Amino acid sequence: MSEAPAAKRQMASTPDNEAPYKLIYWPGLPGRGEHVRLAFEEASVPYEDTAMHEGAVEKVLAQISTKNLAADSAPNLPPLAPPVLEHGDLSISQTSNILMYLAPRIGLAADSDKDPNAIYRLNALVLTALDGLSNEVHDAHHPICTSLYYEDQVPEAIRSSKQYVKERLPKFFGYFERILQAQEARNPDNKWLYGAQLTVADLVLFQCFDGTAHQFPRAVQQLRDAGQHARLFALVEAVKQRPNIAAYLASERRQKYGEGIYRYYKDLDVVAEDSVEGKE
Ligand SMILES: N[C@@H](CCC(=O)N[C@@H](CS)C(=O)NCC(=O)O)C(=O)O
Repeated sequence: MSEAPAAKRQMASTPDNEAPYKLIYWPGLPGRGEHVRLAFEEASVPYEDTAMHEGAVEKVLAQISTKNLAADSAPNLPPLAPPVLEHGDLSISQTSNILMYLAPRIGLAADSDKDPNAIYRLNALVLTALDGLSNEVHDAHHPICTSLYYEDQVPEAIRSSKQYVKERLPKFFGYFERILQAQEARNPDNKWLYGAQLTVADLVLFQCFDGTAHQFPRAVQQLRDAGQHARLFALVEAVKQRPNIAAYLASERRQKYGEGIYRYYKDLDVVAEDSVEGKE
């Protein structure tokens, strides 16, 4: 197998910053693609969103097809699942990976000259939000297996949701509250998760919160009323009021929740007091 010339390899790993950004994601739901959209929208950076155009499903299927070996775009690798970001010669998957690539390029990471390790701290926050307020929320309605219908796992989903709102939701809200408390103790101007400047981690937390509140409105309202996570609730409102985010949320580009990660089922709209074993 012949080696690509060094200059070409260099080009493939450092795309022209002027190259257009392309997000490849399922149409018809916010999903994990939403984290990438919110970053572009906040930064006012143009991007192509294949979900908005005809043939959107086919574009995703071409990426995840078992026949896709990404032969034309080596050293890129075929993705297992969307979102996928294309930028110049680069094609990458995994939400947090995409965000870590984008954040310093579009002004949503801390100052990397002054704080070269900030990106790893931001990634830890992003991964934590995705673990507890996205993946686990999804698994609450699909506790047996993602490939089964919800209707095939309702009793388990009810049990799983009760457990989630009782133990996991307060734990993750409490964690982000603690991060915000730590920031505030360092400097009262630090109202974001990582200092005084909004970063990609704040946007991810906002979206994770919003989806979780869609799925578990009663449990989230109960936590809001309890007043123990005031900084977290304030951060969510502050993100919502950013001019670019507010305009985006009011636009048709912001899609409705449906049969994606975050789903509203009345049976799963539970609160911490609901007995975990009970059938109410
Ligand atoms: N950890 C991956 C998860 C990707 C993922 O699960 N994507 C969903 C859509 S949001 C999908 O199409 N999954 C198909 C599958 O898991 O089979 C990420 O954060 O990007």
